[in-house]
Amino acid sequence: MSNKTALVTGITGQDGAYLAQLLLENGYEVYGAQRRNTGVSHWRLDRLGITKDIHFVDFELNEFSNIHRVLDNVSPNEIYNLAAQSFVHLSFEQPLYTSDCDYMGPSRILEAMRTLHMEDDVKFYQAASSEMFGKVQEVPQSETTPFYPRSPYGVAKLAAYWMTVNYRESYDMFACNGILFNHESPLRGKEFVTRKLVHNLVKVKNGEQEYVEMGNMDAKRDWGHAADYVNAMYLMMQQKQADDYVIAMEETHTVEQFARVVCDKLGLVYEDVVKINPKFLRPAEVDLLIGDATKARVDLQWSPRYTFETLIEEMVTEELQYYGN
Ligand code: NAP
Ligand code: G4F
Repeated sequence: MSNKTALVTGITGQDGAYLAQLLLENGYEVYGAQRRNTGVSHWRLDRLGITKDIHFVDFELNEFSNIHRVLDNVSPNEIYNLAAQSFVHLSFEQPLYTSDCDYMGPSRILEAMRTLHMEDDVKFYQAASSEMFGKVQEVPQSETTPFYPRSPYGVAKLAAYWMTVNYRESYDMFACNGILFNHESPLRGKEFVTRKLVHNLVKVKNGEQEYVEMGNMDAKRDWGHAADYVNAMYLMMQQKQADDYVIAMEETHTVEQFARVVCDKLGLVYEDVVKINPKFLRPAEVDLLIGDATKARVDLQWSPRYTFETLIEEMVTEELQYYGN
């Protein structure tokens, strides 16, 4: 057991919840950084039964003075920067805001760490993304694959990735990037494709609606479970040397394949319940993602517990269980 303190930004999000749970299990004192908006929701932390165990602090990625004060007051051993405008589709509509949160946000944290002389003894994790590979230059994608982002979100995350590398190399800081491929769970936001499908198809099953409207069903993603992926974040932060790691299941499926498995589990006919609406198409698409996580498997001894099948099974089961609540 540890007596460490961790600051987790994005505590109200999917990964924040699973990571907080893992850190608490490992004896950490967990400070959850949340932004003050109209009605902060702790539904994910409540679902995991850990809300009462977290110290909440008000935190805004876009406000340097606030970040500086929070770091100074909390004085963490480890900082996990999970906060972001994380919805790729929205980033086409809000490119400047997305840049501010997803690029300048982590840059502000790194600069606050430097200002507070935390370079030598505080570790920093940046939530980088497979979206940085975008129009993929290699199949599968690994740590050495050239980047080619295809959305304002991907561009912002790539800039933050390089800023993290730059602080590591310039100031000898422990600053690492987790290049995580898509990861899902029952705690996933309803705007993302997997949970959108599961949530709406359960509604169809229960007679509340006739079908779900979707965008590009041919896009391919390498989907894993968020609980497995936060474990990889934790392992990265326990290393002696900071480094960057791809985290992926090393298999890819189309959105249509995901939808068909959900339909099968619910006894629905795909052709009857999934309709295409062009409003869900994006100005530029990432057609194919499939990761090569050899480095994480070897160096971190990371291995996932879930499969594509058990991920979907859990998502459908919990959606049915919490339906209407
Ligand atoms: P998520 O569920 O969308 O959570 C995002 C979190 O960031 C929320 O807690 C949100 O707070 C917070 N946030 C947004 N803007 C903020 C701001 N201006 N100041 C402070 N907090 C802010 O995302 P996730 O799926 O957990 O992902 C965690 C991180 O990993 C994100 O950085 C994401 O970009 C990255 N990532 C995710 C995946 C994936 O497949 N899930 C893959 C690669 C990388 P509110 O509750 O107030 O909105
Ligand atoms: O679930 P998505 O919105 O995830 P996307 O764009 O891959 O981004 C997620 O993964 C990234 C890692 O690669 C993260 F960095 C990022 O924060 C986020 O968590 O869409 C997946 C695919 C896309 O190709 C999209 O065009 O599904 C396709 N899709 C088809 N119909 C749809 C829909 N996506 C959404 N959200 N809604 C649809 O109706």
